[in-house]
Amino acid sequence: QKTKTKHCRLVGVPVQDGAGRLGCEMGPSAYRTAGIARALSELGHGVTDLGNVAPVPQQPMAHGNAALKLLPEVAGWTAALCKVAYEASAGQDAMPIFMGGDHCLAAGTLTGLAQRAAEMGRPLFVLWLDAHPDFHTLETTESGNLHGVPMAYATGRTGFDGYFPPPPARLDPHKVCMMGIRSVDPAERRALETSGITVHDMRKIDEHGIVTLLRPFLERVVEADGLLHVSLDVDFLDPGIAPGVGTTVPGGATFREAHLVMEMLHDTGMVSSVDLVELNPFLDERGRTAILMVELLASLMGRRVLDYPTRSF
Ligand code: NNH
Ligand code: MN
Ligand code: MN
Ligand code: MN
Repeated sequence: QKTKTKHCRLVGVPVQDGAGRLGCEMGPSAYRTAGIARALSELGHGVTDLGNVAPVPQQPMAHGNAALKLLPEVAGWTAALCKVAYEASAGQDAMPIFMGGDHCLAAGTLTGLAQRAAEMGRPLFVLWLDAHPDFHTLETTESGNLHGVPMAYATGRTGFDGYFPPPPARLDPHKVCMMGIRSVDPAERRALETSGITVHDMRKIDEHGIVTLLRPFLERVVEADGLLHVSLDVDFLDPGIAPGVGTTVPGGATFREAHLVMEMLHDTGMVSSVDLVELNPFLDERGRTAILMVELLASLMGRRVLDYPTRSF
C-alpha cells in the first residue's frame, strides 16, 4: 500500500547526563551525518529539522539516594523536552523524531506526548524496544544513571515530586509494551510485576517469535484508534550489529527481527512519534550503528525491498 505522507520533525537532543559514560551528546550529529533527513524525504515525507534542544537550568538539589548523578541537569532536560514534545506533536500527521541522546530524554518526550494525546482525546500507546525496562525510581536506582528511570516517571510512580517537573499528563502502564528486555534489576522486576506493563523478554521472543508477540499489541492500538510512540534504544539490537552504545547486552534483536518489527509498525499506519536513543558515536565503528538506526527508521516510515527502483530492459 501507499505510504501515508507525514510531517517529520527532527528534534536533536544532545543529552548524555543520564548515561554512565560520555558520548551520547554526539548522537544528533551522527544521525544527521548518516543522512536521516534524506532517508525520510526520499520516502515522500515532509522533513523539517528543528535543530537541537537545550535544557532548562535548575537549582541544585539534595536527595537521600547519594548514588544519583546529575539530577538537576536531567530534571532540566525533562522540563525542556516535555514542552518540545507537546509542541512538535501538534497538527494532523505530525511525526516528531527525537534524535538522542541518552534514554533519560524519554521522561520528557513521554509526558509531553501524553499531554498532547489527552488533549486530542486519543489514548497514547508506547512500544518500548530496549534491553532494559528503565523502570527505576529515584530511590531504587543503584547505578544512579538517570537513563534508568524515564518509564517510572512517565507512568506516575512515586518519588519524583519536587525533583523532576510535575508531569502534565501520565502514561497508562496498561498501554505500554516492552520488547527485547534482558537486563532487569531486582527492584525493577518487583515493580514491573504489579505495574500492568506488558513485558516480552528475549526468552519469550525466542520461544514464540517476535511477530506473534507484537501483533496483539498493534491490534489494540488500531482498535482504540490510539497514538503510538516508539522508543527505540540502540541496545535493543544485538551488539554484533549495533556496537555504538554504552550498555551492550548480549543476545539482542537481530537485523531481521528489528526490520520486521519496523515493517509491521509501518503496516499499521499508527506510529505518531519516535525516540532514537542511546547511540554513542564515540563507541561506534565507522558510523555503522548510526546508519543501521537510520535504516530501521526508514523501514518504519515505509521503505520496502520491492520499492527499490526497477530496471528497464
Ligand atoms: N538498569 C540499569 C541502571 O539503572 C541499566 C540502565 N541502562 C540502560 N537503559 N541503558 O536502557 O543502571
Ligand atoms: Mn533504555
Ligand atoms: Mn537499554
Ligand atoms: Mn489502564
